[in-house]
Amino acid sequence: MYQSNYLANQLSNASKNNKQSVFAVLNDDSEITYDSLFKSAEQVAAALVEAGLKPGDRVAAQVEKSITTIHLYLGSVIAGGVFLPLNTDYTPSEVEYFLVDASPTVFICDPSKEDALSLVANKAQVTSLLTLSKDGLEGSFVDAIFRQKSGFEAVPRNADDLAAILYTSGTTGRSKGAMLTHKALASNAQTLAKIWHFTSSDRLIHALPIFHTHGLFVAINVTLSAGSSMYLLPKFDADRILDLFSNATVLMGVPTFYVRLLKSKNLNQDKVQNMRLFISGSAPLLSETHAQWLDKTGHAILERYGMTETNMNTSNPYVGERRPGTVGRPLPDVEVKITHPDTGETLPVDGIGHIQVRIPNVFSGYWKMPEKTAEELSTDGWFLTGDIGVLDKSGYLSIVGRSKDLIISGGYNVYPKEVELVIDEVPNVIESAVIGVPHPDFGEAVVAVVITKGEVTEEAIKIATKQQLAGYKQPKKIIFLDELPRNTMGKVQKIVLRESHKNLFS
Ligand code: MCA
Ligand code: AMP
Repeated sequence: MYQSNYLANQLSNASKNNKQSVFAVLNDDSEITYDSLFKSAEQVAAALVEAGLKPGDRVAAQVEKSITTIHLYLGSVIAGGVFLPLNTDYTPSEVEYFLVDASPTVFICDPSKEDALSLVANKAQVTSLLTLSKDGLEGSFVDAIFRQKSGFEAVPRNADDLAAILYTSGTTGRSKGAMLTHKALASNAQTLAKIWHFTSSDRLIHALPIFHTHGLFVAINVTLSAGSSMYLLPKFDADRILDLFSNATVLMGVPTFYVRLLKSKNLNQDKVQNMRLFISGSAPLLSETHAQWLDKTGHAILERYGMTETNMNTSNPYVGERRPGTVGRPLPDVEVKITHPDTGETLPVDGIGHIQVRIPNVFSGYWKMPEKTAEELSTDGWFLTGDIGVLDKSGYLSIVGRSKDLIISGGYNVYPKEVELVIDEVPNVIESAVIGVPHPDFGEAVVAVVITKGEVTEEAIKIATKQQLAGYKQPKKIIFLDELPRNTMGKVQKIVLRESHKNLFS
């Protein structure tokens, strides 16, 4: 259909002979056909071009989840743009960093944030700032879409051209933009659709946010690649998901989804009779959650492992043993090795070390950060994930830790450094250490340990973090100590802090 545009062509291929089939069922039960999906995406593409977009320009968006946001993603691809989705929870000061760094031509935000964000957009010299309401039905961007005629001719793009930049936080507190090509996105989606046995009969429950790899590329691209359909939920809603089980076939979620669904009295084998697959990723799924789910539903959750930079790397099998506590085997075309942290040598089976992956279509590097790219992506294609793991003799990978100082809370990544920098600016704070501790709902929760030299109230720290950081990064608890534990080299021993506060939420 879109011969000259690599990703648009690949994503529309499965539905090209069946355009009247349903792509999405919305919360009000209205249905969006594939025909209407791509026609709307073409109008969006025309609106983006009208707004000044040229091939290779970035299209940044901080908008809520709606079908219009999916049109925007596909429209950006069709217009030859580079899509840059932003977490809707980011504060204007967080958004400023991304806009200044990526210098998008078009930026689309919620009308309620327009005033605050227009200052930021001006600083970043954005050409067009447009708005899109939460339900995707109003705003200057919708007006622009309505002005367009249908039948936009896709802008030619090759396999190696960029389709998206997704920012991932960095250990220094500075986020890095992972550059993803048309081919990287298409090939991973096709592989996943195949190994997870997606067909046009599948109905996915889509309750994830769509500004990250999981909800955007894994869920949407896999659905498109197989010509399947989805129930598009604005966000996670346990009761709605339980109701949908009788008509849906697949759920993709972070572990918190499963923990929350398990709390429902209505979850049982009858309820999930129609479901064929439950997938979990983005954060470690506790073996205990896996066992409880199996017990209640008769289904073994399929856990997989991925990263923004690499897309998905490994998966437990569709047919065969889904081993709790492991993330399965490498996907076709993916190589995984475990290397010694000091020597870099490849370790034998059962050796614990750095997880490195090699994929033909890994990201093309970090936007404007060649030195960071070189640190993590070797010239022979091996990518240092920052995760610590072990491969067993049957090739199953287990993630046992992280070499990066990272907290994963409800599937969102929080880099402690970023939070520490904000807390350290509060008057009378000498220093802080931000750690992740076990949390029954989010897996890990952000906790700040703070050392002060005079009176500092918890409130003062909360105000500072609230002003500058998205909600999920804000500490769930603040603890004041006289000093931080340090080793003989003077380095803060977070491991000691994590141990002494491990029962904070139990
Ligand atoms: C919301 N809050 C959180 C989180 N989410 N705090 C910590 N961690 C979180 N994940 C805050 C809210 O701001 C609120 O704060 C309070 O917690 C309670 O919110 P609640 O209503 O319970 O949360 P929710 O709206 O129900 O959201 C929870 C959620 C959501 C459904 C688990 O966080 C979510 O959809 N997570 C999925 C993230 C994801 O898609 N990750 C994929 C990244 P207050 O009370 O102060 O207002 S892609 C990736 O990782 C790789 C590539 C991969 O492998 O997939
Ligand atoms: P992101 O930076 O959002 O791309 O997150 C990637 C990180 O999420 C990985 O490096 C892992 O640390 C983590 N991750 C993803 N899937 C899993 C999983 N199934 N189990 C444990 N950690 C995971």
